[in-house]
This record gives sequence, structure tokens and C-alpha cells, in this order.
Amino acid sequence: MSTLAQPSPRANHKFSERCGAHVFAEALQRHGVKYLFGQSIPSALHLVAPDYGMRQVAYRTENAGAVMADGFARLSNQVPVVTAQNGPAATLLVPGLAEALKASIPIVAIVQDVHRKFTDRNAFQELDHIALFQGSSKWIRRVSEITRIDDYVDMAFAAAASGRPGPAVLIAPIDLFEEAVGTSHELVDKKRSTNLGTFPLDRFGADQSQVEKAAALIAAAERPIVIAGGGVHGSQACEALAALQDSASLPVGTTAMGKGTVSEDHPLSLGVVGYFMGKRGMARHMRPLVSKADVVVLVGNRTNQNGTDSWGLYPPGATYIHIDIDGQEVGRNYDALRLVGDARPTLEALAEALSRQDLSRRHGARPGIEATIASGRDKHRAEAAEMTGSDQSPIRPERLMAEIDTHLTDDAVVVADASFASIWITNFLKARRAGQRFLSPRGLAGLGWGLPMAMGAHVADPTRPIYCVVGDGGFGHVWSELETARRMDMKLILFVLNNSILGYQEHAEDLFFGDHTDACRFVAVDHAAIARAVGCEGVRVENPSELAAAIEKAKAHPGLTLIDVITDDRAFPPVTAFDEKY
Ligand SMILES: Cc1ncc(C[n+]2csc(CCOP(=O)(O)OP(=O)(O)O)c2C)c(N)n1
Ligand SMILES: [Mg+2]
Repeated sequence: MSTLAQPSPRANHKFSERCGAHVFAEALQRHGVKYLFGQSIPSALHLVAPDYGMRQVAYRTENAGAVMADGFARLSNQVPVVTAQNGPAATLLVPGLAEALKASIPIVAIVQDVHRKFTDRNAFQELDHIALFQGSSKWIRRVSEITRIDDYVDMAFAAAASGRPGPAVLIAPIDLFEEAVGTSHELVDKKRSTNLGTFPLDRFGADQSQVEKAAALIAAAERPIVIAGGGVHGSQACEALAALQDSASLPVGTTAMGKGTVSEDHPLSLGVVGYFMGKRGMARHMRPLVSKADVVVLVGNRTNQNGTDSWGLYPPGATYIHIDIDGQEVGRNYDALRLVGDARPTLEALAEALSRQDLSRRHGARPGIEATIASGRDKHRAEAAEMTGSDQSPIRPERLMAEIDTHLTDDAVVVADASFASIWITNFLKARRAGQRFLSPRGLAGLGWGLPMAMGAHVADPTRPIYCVVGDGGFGHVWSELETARRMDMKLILFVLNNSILGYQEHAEDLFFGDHTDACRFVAVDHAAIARAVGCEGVRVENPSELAAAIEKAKAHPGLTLIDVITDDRAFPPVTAFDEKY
């Protein structure tokens, strides 16, 4: 069992008198914070935190720490806290915060600054943090008065969790954490009691008259389609979407981040639509259901390049209805009826408004749509069978996915790194229920996010099985976090797709430029040995017949098992652009 549950109180630290660190810790406790992702700094805060029921999750690198916080938020809908020292440590938070900004994930980052009396004197590791975080966070402030700590912590949580969620950075000088509270009048008078630690913080649906217009458009449409993005997960609106899908007989496709917002077993679910609809892709044969739609309902979907297959998939002539918490996303790429509001109440209001419409068209069309979807699924299965059932060695990634899929229960969480890993899981694993999570860093698609995101998800819910799939290139960014996982007894099953190449890069360079650069090919690496070197389990699998036993053993192991799967470097997933490679 994980050691996460037991904060270890510190007996010997010098902060027995109330000081800034206590005020910080109290405020975080009020927001329900149970874990601080941090490597000691600010030390005073981490030393007093156990007294406030907070456990330190000590990352090895700040890059990974920020991503752990992100994974924690995605699975728990709680606002995580990551901390870092000033200067170089702070710079390493930027990648993780940037992903969270693009993926609309709230994080509060507490960044230590130099002593107030050294400000702007070129103090050791002094850096302009406000400038540093400008492009990777939605809110940045510095607190330098002990009487204002509560105010600023609350502002940071409100900024992160309200509206479109995202990262907020609170900068605080080192000496503020150690400053004695004293009997300052303002501090004694503080009466803050609100918990701002979950998101969405404020629920409000779209304007009712817009909802009524949307309902009328959907009821009258010939071929409507819903395309759900990650915002539906963020809003915890999966049940509302699933109810709408059924009650209004609406076909639903998702983006990669929206995978699992509806069950992919439901007869009206298309699966993931976008640039993954290439050969053997799960939703390849569903394309006409999207491209020939006359009314497109977008929910929590930022209409980005990959999700729209470079804006070539969604029909140009359709009428669009766009539900989003961020009014600036609505109409960004598709002129749309604006339903600006939180997805859950808006979808509930839409279902309610539709129940007052004549839905005979929708229900009449349902058997035909279901038949189209069923036949699309059959064709996909038949096309993929050659690979999902392949016995070849080196192993086809599709075969590995088929093995993992047989183990997935509906409480399982799947995490993938960027690159091919996220495309394999999207196309070859099935969401078994509305609300099942498939986490991947599709905000920016940075390499190295997979393992720390899985670790953060484990912290959020240590009881759930977590399967993490990463490429060998991406995993090379974060080997060191295996030690963190070992130290904290995190139970994870980590598959490394060991093809000894930067696969996506090599395949894309070959396609677009006829050759690839020297960066693409690695020497052979024994990842199982790396895992064993830090006390985790590590097994190497070269033959597909060994996969089932390796997974069973990993499921029974209480800690992290790394399964180093030697995969075929010629394998590439169903990206539409790659169809030219056949
Ligand atoms: C931080 C970062 N650096 C570079 C890239 C560009 N990039 C995208 S995919 C890829 C190759 C990834 O290789 P690997 O992790 O081994 O996965 P594979 O495609 O081989 O399965 C690269 C270099 C990126 N997305 N993020
Ligand atoms: Mg690789």
C-alpha cells in the first residue's frame, strides 16, 4: 500500500511560533489541500505542512513535479499545489504550467523568491519570475506582506479554479515564510472560511434563450453530431452528456482529451474523431457522420488543429452550436451559436429544453446511425486484426494495446505520454463508461509527461489501477522519477514502447523530407534494468506471448512495475497524414 496516506510530522524544526509558513499552511488546509508537490523549498512551509495534514510528494525535477500536480488535478477535480525555489527551479516549472494552461487544468504554483532586503541586487538565483511565467499561467502575483497571505492564496485559488481553469503562480519571498505573525490587527481580523480548492469553482449555465435556440436547431436538424472535448471532463459533465446522447438520440464523437466523456460501447458513440482517423483508426469509418453533419454541437472543445484534422474534418457549411466556459473559444474557428457557460448545467438545460421539442426526427434516425456506427466498428476491428492479433517480434504496439484492453476495468485510468503512445491508447483501448479517464498531455503534447502524470493520478486516487504507456524517447526525460515512485510506494504499471527511436519524429521526417536526422536513433537501452536499479520491478518483453503473464505479475506487485516492450520501429499509428506512407 502506498505511503501517501501518512503525513510525517516534523518534531525538530524551529517554527514553533506562528509565522508566515503557518499562515500559508492554514490557508492551503482551508482549501482542502492534502498534498504538496515540492522539493523542500520553501522549506519552512514544507516543515510545518504535516501539522496541517499535508503530505509532501517530493519530485526529483520541477518539470515532473508540475506535471504530477496536473495529473492529480485531472483525476480529482481538486486544485493541486506545486512549489519551487526561485531561479533555476522556477524555470523548470514552465513546461508543466504551459501544458496546464493549454489544457485548462488548474494548478497553484507557490514560488519562493529571494529575501526582501536583497530584491533587485542580483541576489543568488534571483530572477524576474513575473516575466518568466507570463506566457505559461493565467495569473501571477507576488505577496510580500504577512497580513496579505490569506488574500493572495485565495486569489491564486480563485484564479486557478474559476472560469476557464489554468495555472496561477504565487511568488513569495523566503523571509515572509519565517516572519513571526505577532499580533497584527489585520491578521487577527481575518475571517476567511471559504474552500476554493475544487473546480469548476462557480457553476453557471449558458443564457436560457440561447439554449432554447440550440434545442430547436438540434430537433430540426437532419444529421446533427456532438463533439466533446476535455472541457466535459473538467466540468464533470460526463453524466449530463451521456444522458443527452441517449434522450435526444444524438451521435457523439470526442477529441483525444474528451475520450471517455461517453462510453465507447454506447451504440451512438463514434470514438475519437480528428487527425487519428487514418488507416486502422478507431473512428476512420465514422468520418462521414462528422463531415456530412448539418448541425455540429461542440462542447468544451477548443477546435484545435489535431482535433479537427487541421480544420479539414468539420463541415464548412454546417450550423455550429458551441458550449464553452470561455467565451473566447466560442467562434474561434467556427462561427457558432454562443452557449457560454459551464458544460454541466448547460448540457442539463439543453437536455431539458430538448425534452420540450418534437424529437421524432432524432429518434427516427437513430437505428440508421447506430447501424452505421456498428458497421464502422466492425470494419475497424477487421482492419486492425492483422496487427492486434500479430505474433511478430519485435512486438506490434497494437498487439500490446489489445492485451492491455483485456485488463481494463471501468475504474482503470490510462495515462500516455505524447507522441505515438497517446495515439495508440486512443485508438486501441476502449472507454467502458461515461467518465472513464484517459490522460495525455494533449495541451502541448510535450515529451516526458506520461510517467509524472500517472504518478499525480495515483496520488489523487491510490485505489485505482493505473496503466501508463510511454515511448522510450519521452521516458528518457523522466527516468529519475522512478526513484520517487519507489520511495513513495506508488503502484503503477508502466509500459515503455522500446522501439529505440524517436518514432514520430523519424516517421514524419521520412514522410515529409525523405530522410531523418541523427537525433532519431538511440543505442539500445535496457529500461527494465533502470527500474530494477532503483528498486522497482522491471521486466523485458520481446515476445507477445509473454505479455499476459507480465501484466498479471505487475497487477499483483504492490509497487511500480516497468514492462519494457521491444516494439517494431516500423509501426506507426493511424494519423491521417501517415496514410500516404502505405
Ligand atoms: C519536449 C518535447 N520535445 C520534442 C518534441 C517533438 N517530438 C514529438 S514526438 C517525438 C518523438 C518521440 O519519441 P518516443 O518518445 O520514443 O515515442 P515514439 O514515437 O517512438 O513511440 C519528438 C521528438 C515534443 N513533442 N516534446
Ligand atoms: Mg520511441
